[in-house]
Parts: sequence; structure tokens; C-alpha cells
Amino acid sequence: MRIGIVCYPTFGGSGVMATELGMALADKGHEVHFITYNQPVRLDFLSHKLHFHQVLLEEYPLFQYQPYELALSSKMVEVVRKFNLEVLHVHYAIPHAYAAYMAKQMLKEKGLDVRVVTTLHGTDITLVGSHPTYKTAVEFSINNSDVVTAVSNSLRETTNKLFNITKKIDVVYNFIDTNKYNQDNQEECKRVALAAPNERILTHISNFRPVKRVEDVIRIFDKVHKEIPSKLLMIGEGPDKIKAKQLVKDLKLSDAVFFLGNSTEVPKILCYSDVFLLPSQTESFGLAALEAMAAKTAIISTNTGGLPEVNIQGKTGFLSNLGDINDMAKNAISILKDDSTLQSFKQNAKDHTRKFSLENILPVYEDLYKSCYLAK
Ligand code: GMT
Repeated sequence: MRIGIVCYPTFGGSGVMATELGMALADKGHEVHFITYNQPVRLDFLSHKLHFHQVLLEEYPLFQYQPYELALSSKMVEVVRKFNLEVLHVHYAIPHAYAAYMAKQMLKEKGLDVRVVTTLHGTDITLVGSHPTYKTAVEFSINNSDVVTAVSNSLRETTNKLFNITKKIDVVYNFIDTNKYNQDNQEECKRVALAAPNERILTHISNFRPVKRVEDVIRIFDKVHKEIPSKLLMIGEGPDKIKAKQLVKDLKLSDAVFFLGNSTEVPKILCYSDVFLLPSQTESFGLAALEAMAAKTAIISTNTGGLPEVNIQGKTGFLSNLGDINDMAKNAISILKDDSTLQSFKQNAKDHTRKFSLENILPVYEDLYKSCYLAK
């Protein structure tokens, strides 16, 4: 099929998921067109099946805020017409679902009927979308999409609770290409460069926004470090990084905590990890946790949002109440205390990712595209 994908091109989970989906669809022979303001960070190749169309904005002194939705919907119309696209799959409702609705109306006037699939990712519903500033337009554009999907049961329930949704929402879990995390295929995982042989490695990856509670990450690690020789890798960039660095200094952990910035080499970094810390305030799914599990890493997380659908209590890791850093530290120590316990959690984590494999999830999206296109 000929599919347009609209997403944020950044390190955020929705952009990563959209990019992985587009690349997988192109691998299967579909023609995929990314439409966004920058080349998505994980889009590492362009082939005749994979295209990128940049949305450019015009500066004008009158605009305090540049009208991105307008530029995006115009670009969608242009690309759909030029490449005869059948489906526009928009990731993250704000403002993509609204811009897609506008594009669809403009195309209708030209006798073209493109189908719009909207995937809800989390904060577009929980933190931002339901705010009175955006709620009316978000609700309207969800209800006017041809197909709506959510990345977990929890997100579907929350969407139905917060909005007046007249459309059926299909749950399609985020997926992982397990081949990219096959450690046997990796030339080397130079663990020794980061930690001594007797040390455990804990990892956190996020956008360091308040919802990720990075200070909890440091405080949990502080407690673990007091009991178990260990190092913490902090990957990502964002507003709370400064606070996290300050806390590391205050707790005298500077020799044990490394801030590595944003990375496109997530599988390589995760190959070092024993335990992944995700004490988020909320997480509709927790793609970073799934990536960690694929790299054989046990998960210590909160029990909020969709996390219990990904991290299985006592099997792939443990889940605690929001803010309960003592419980999270205690659980991490119980996993890390001996090699055989750690190995069994790591293996369970890896095994559980089969449920979210590319092979299982990709056909679900393909069927959705086909059925909504045929329902014309
Ligand atoms: O805040 C983030 O983590 C980024 C955000 C995004 O939309 O890019 O992530 C959301 O979508 C991810 C992919 O579906 C989910 O795995 C994350 O759980 C979700 N974040 C939240 O719900 C906070």
C-alpha cells in the first residue's frame, strides 16, 4: 500500500514507534512517506520505498506562533496527491489528527478520499490532550478519524474516560524488532569499559520531563548503591537533567552515575544493563522498558498506566506505587543480589517481549490499513 506517516521526529516514544513502523512497512514492500518537520532520528536510510517530506514554516512578523498545523495539512495534501497515498497514519493526536482531518477535507474537494488512522500514544490524551485548551479539538479529531488505535488497554480506558468518544478504539501494542536486540549478533558488549566485573549496571532512558521523575531514579539508585556495587547510566536530554545532576552531586554519587545524553545506539547501551529504572508518574505503555526487556534487562517501575501490561510483577521485574522509592530500591536489590536470580529475571524479560514482536504487531496495522481502505 501507499502510506503517509506523520509523527514527531524526535527521541520521544511516539516518534520512535512511528519510525520503526514505517521502516518495517517499507521492508515488507509498502511505499512509505514520512511527513514531519525534520528527518526522524531513527530513520537511518532512505530507499525508493521510504521517503521523507519536510514541513517547512514561513516566518512572518505578525505570527507570535507559527501555524504548524496549516503547513502540515497543506504538505499532507501535496504528498497524498503527488504519490496517490491511500492511508495517512498519524501518531500523537496533537496536532496531527486535527491536521489530518483538515487535509482529508481539502482532498475530498479534489475528489480524493484518503483514510486517516490515528494512533494515541499517551500524553496526547493524559497530560496535554484532555486540558481544556485542547480538549474540544482533540475529541473532534479522534471521533473524525477513520480508525483510532491506542498503544495499551489502559490508554484506551483513559481516553474513553476523559473524552466523549463515539469511535471504537482498537488496542495495538507498541512493538519491538527483536533482531536488533540479539546480543549474540552484537560484535561485543564492552561492559568492562563502564563497570568493574563485580558491579551491576542500572539504566534509565527518557526525555527527562517531570512525568519521568528522574530524581526518583537517582534516589532509588542511591539506596541500591549502598548495598550493591553498581553504576547508573542516564540516557536522554530534557528539562529535569540539571536537577538530576545536582542530586547526584549532593548524594556524592558522581563516580557512579554517568549522563550519556541522547543516543541512537539504544540497543548497544542496553546490552550493558542489568536493571532498568522507570519510576514514571504515568506511562501509557513504556516503550523504553520494552526496549530494555528486549536487551535482557529486568524492569523496576511504577504500576501506573499501561506499565502492568508490559512489566509483569515478579517475572520480568517489579512494580511499585508512585513515589515509593524504598519499595523500588528493595525490589531492585532483590533482583541484583545474586547471579542466578538476576539471570532468571533477565531471561523472563527477554522472553516476554515475544508478545510485542514486530512479526506479531505489524500485520495488525496492515490489516487495519487494508480494511479501512476497502471500506471506502
Ligand atoms: O513522554 C514520553 O515518553 C514521550 C511520549 C511520546 O509520545 O513520544 O511517549 C508516550 O508514547 C510512547 C510510545 O507509544 C509510550 O511508550 C509512552 O509510555 C508514552 N508516554 C507517556 O505516557 C508519559
